[in-house]
Amino acid sequence: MFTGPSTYASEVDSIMLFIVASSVALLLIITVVMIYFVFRYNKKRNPVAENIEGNTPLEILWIAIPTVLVMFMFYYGYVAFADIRAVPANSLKVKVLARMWSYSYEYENGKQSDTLFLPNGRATKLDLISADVNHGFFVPAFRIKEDVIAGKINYLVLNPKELGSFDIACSEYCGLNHSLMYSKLVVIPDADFKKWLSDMPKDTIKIAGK
Ligand SMILES: [Cu+2]
Repeated sequence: MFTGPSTYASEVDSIMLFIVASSVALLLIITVVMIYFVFRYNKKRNPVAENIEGNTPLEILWIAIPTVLVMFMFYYGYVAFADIRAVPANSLKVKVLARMWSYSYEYENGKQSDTLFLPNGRATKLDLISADVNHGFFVPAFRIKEDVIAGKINYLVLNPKELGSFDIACSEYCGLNHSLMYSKLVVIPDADFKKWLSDMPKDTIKIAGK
């Protein structure tokens, strides 16, 4: 129901709205019933307390409703999560190299950049590599955040569907200049991207060992 720079972003926003709306609805229902009970069943009106032994249909109901509700939350969350883990066969591949305190990107042909240029409408698999400590690759506009773990290659799939420039941050405290660890994701038309990618500077050096 939302629009965003990726399918994933709109899915996350819809799930978020669903969870917040059901929480607010429950809060209101419980509060209203609670206040009603305080007045209706106070000691003045009911001098003699009455013991209630239980109510099976009611107990089944208050187990069933929350179970169905959390299963819905899990299902929609999982469907969106699968989007960033499933790698489409024709995806572009880019290595994200995080280090204290910057990001750089390496494409399949060896081209390197400090800005993550991606073609619009095409899935890209990002391999997340850390040169030193743990970082967090975070693209707020895409609602995506993934750990960049030292000694392990993590990944996620970005699927932009809107042209534009978006912030990339580090979401995991990684030392002194962590707060300055910003980079840009720039989504450009596919044809422009192909042109940009094939335009190689002569002195391109591969990231050692990666
Ligand atoms: Cu960092």
